[in-house]
Amino acid sequence: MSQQPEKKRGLFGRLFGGGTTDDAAQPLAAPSEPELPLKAVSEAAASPLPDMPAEPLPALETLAPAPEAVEASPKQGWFQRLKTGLAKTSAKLSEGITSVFTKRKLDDDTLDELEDLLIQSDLGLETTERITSTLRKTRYDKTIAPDEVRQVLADEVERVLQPVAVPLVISGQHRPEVILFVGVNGTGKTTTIGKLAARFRSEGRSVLLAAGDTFRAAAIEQLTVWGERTGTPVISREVGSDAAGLAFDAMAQARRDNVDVLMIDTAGRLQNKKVLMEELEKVVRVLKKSDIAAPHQVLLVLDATTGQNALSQVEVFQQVAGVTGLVMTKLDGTARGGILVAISAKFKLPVVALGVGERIEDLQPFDAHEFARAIAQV
Ligand SMILES: Nc1nc2c(ncn2[C@@H]2O[C@H](COP(=O)(O)OP(=O)(O)OP(=O)(O)O)[C@@H](O)[C@H]2O)c(=O)[nH]1
Ligand SMILES: [Mg+2]
Repeated sequence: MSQQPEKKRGLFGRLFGGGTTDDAAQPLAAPSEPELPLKAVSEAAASPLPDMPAEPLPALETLAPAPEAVEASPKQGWFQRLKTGLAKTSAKLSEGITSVFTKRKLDDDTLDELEDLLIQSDLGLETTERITSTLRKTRYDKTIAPDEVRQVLADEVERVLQPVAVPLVISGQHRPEVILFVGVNGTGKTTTIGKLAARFRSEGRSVLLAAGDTFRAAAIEQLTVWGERTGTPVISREVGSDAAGLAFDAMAQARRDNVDVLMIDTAGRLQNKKVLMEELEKVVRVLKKSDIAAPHQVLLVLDATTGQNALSQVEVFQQVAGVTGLVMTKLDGTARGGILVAISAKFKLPVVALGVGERIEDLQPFDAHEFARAIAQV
């Protein structure tokens, strides 16, 4: 296996990171059942699959770049990008800790100041209280170095995040495993589907994508492009078609073609738009007509640059669509990662993956330890 010694390969990379991993350095395996009678529904995706089995898929990195990401910046490791992305949250927090605790005792005043800092960083009341009460119990009336405070912060954040760091698993119990993607506008649903299609294909699974965002021609086109890039068929209907009807047809098609994973895209919708949320409810209801257990996974995609509103997104989408897991994207930008801690403490939903860029390989499993370290800057 080829190693790339100049790049640090963390756990993320080893699990399913992009081109810096051993796995990804291998050509992607052809589908495990080459003779699967998969038929591409969209014209654009019609060619790749039937011809593909003879040739292994190219390695992820040699697939065409995302149209939006052609001018990608020089490659940084995912953890570096995560750290850079979280810098807005963590630098303010870290500097705040330094200024509060330099040459001062840990007392009621300094604890109050710390509490304010933690709340402002979106960490949420519960975790904030955990951190301050741990410090109060162990270090009250003593001087404490800022680094020690940061370490307590990292440990407590990790404690909250550890139980929700659950990787995305295709159990094989359902065929197809139906994964529905939901979320507000522009959070990264379609991009995440594309990245996951690449991952599943690299694992030798057959995949069908359903262009359930039937509102916009560009949305159908965007998923079709991801289908082409990953050698995955896409089922679509004309703009304005009923999304639930398409989901039903996709299910039938996936069954007929004996597909392992069916990923259904949906239009972005604000959680307070009643009609749109009802439409989503209908998609779920219709899928259940085909298979009472479907959708087997409902992934809510959250944009890490959003603050407190993300809490209400989780609450409403969970009620309407039965969210089973979260994906947080754009952690490479100017993210507000603290909100993921508040969400995890409150909802305890699995965080199945993180988006750290626009490229095909920029999806990472969620590592509680690394994330906590990035937040606390330790
Ligand atoms: N920097 C960065 N950009 C991302 C990430 N994920 C998605 N994007 C970008 O965010 C924009 C929106 O992504 P989409 O995948 O179209 O989002 P969506 O949720 O499908 O959007 P709607 O269908 O309009 O609701 C695109 O420009 C993506 O390239 C990420 O992890 N990091
Ligand atoms: Mg979309």
